[in-house]
Amino acid sequence: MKPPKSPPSEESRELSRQLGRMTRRGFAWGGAAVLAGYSAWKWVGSRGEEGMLRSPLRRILEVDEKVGRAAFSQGRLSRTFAASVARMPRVNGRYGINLKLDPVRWRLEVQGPAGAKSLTIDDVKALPRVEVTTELRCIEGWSEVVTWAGARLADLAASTGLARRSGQPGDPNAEPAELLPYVALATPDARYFVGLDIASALHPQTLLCYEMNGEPLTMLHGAPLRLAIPVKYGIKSLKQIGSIRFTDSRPADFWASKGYDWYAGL
Ligand SMILES: Nc1nc2c(c(=O)[nH]1)N[C@H]1C(S)=C(S)[C@@H](COP(=O)(O)O)O[C@H]1N2
Ligand SMILES: [Mo]
Repeated sequence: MKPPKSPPSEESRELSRQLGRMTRRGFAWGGAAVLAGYSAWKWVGSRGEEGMLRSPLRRILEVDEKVGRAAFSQGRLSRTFAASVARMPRVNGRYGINLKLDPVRWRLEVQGPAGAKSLTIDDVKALPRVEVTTELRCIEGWSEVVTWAGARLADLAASTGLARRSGQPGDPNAEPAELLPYVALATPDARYFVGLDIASALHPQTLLCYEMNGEPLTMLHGAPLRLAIPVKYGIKSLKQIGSIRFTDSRPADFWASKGYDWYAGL
């Protein structure tokens, strides 16, 4: 007979609660929660730290990333809401934002292995306008429903051709081997930067926005152009975009360099 198990410690109960919250948030946490039982937690506790996350948890996040990628191929959309419930979110995060930026002189620098293009805000506005009401979810625990308006990043990729090795305009998904696997976005001063996997970047709800809730973007919300990527936590919705670069190597990411999950999927 096995000896009876001692009751779980406060620490392990807190982990269960945390994983419970994550399960409710994410779609891919079912399996992760099973992996992370009480005994797993004991093992986790015996391991060192990797960034801000203990290393086995880091590995679970990588499992989450794989499941997340699989879900995209099934065309998963982020939940949408009626525009009437949209609200202005608080201004959160000002890294890399220049309040004196001149929108007339501003350019969006788009780059890929085949070349580079410099776009004005009118060039971006010439792409099909898309409106979507989705939730902006900050990793700090708050969320807000926002109506975003702008151009799909996928349409920018198609019109510039720069997401493809050949640089040929057209559906970037047409030849998967031609498609660069990552995108790097940064503010004009490069002080805030995010890295995205190409599937999330070309997701139909990923927008280059010039309006929030029917109003032109304010500087602190990222004028003249910001990203809205509802399949990711808010950290990835870069405000005041200066450059977009399609690339073969996984780009550096401001918050990932501080220990947060690089993928940051929802
Ligand atoms: N340039 C820049 N973009 C940024 C940030 C930042 O600090 N600098 N913070 C991010 C975070 S953590 C969140 S939650 C959202 C918040 O967007 P909001 O200020 O429009 O609410 O912006 C994201 N984009
Ligand atoms: Mo955030």
